[in-house]
Amino acid sequence: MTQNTNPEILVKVQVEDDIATLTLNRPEKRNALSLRVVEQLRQAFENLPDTVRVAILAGEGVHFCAGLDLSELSETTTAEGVQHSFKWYEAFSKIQFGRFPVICVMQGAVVGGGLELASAAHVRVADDTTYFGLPEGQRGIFLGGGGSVRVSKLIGFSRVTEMMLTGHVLDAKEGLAINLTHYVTPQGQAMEKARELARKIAGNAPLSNFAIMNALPLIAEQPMSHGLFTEALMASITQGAPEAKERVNAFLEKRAAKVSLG
Ligand code: 1HE
Repeated sequence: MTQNTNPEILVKVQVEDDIATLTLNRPEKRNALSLRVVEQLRQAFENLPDTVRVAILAGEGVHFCAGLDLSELSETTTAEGVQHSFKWYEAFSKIQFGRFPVICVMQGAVVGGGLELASAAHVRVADDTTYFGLPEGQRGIFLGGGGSVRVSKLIGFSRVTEMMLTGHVLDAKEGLAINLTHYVTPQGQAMEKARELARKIAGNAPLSNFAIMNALPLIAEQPMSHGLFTEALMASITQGAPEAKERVNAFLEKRAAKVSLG
């Protein structure tokens, strides 16, 4: 098992060209999310340079994330518990509604708060060691990192209910079938796949990426008439940008790639 050689650095940040990689760096505790980890995650997303167009979120070691650091729970009062959740919400909102899309690379356990974290990302890539669980029922607690909303939006509240009540753990293929992950790679190849996807996303117009990540979740919550109006506004804002005109002309002049499989 990988050891963290500098226990102060709980989230490693690496920026290469326009792609940032943020890695939970607590493998000896299976990347359990203490408040310090959550705080470092928030700061890391906040402080990435303006040149970043895509981020990859990963976990060091054989598990992506074991969820909430249970050792922090025993001393928590009710009031502190609410603040605790709000700190997670703040950090995870930076991921979902930031300036750039986030791809989550998942291996091994993606459980409890780990699944709540993964569900804040825009694209999820698992490998065939990945499994998903919500053991809150077994631990006598509840979701508290936004999962009631985000995981329920991914797979529906009925499946969340069943996973929490029964402790049902899903493997990577089952996760793929119900939308917990978008891709499953052979073991150890999820990062490579994420980098390939990151390069594609970074090649899009930044304004389109911003609209996709920010407008779609809002439109999904709006009544149809509001959703269509928001969509029309977003469409005209993106279409009006000079970059869109250049990209469309590039296609019409046969300078841009066609849509194809593979
Ligand atoms: C932890 C945690 C943790 C590991 N908090 N310390 N999450 C859970 O209920 C999942 C609990 N964890 C596990 O079921 C297993 O650790 C794993 C399946 C993820 C990995 O198993 P394994 O055999 O590789 O590792 P391990 O030996 O169980 O754990 C290694 C160490 O990490 C060990 O500590 P050590 O001092 O004995 O070395 C574990 O105690 C420690 N560890 N997971 C604290 N989660 C905002 S609300 C969100 C609500 C939730 O997330 S509930 C779900 C909590």
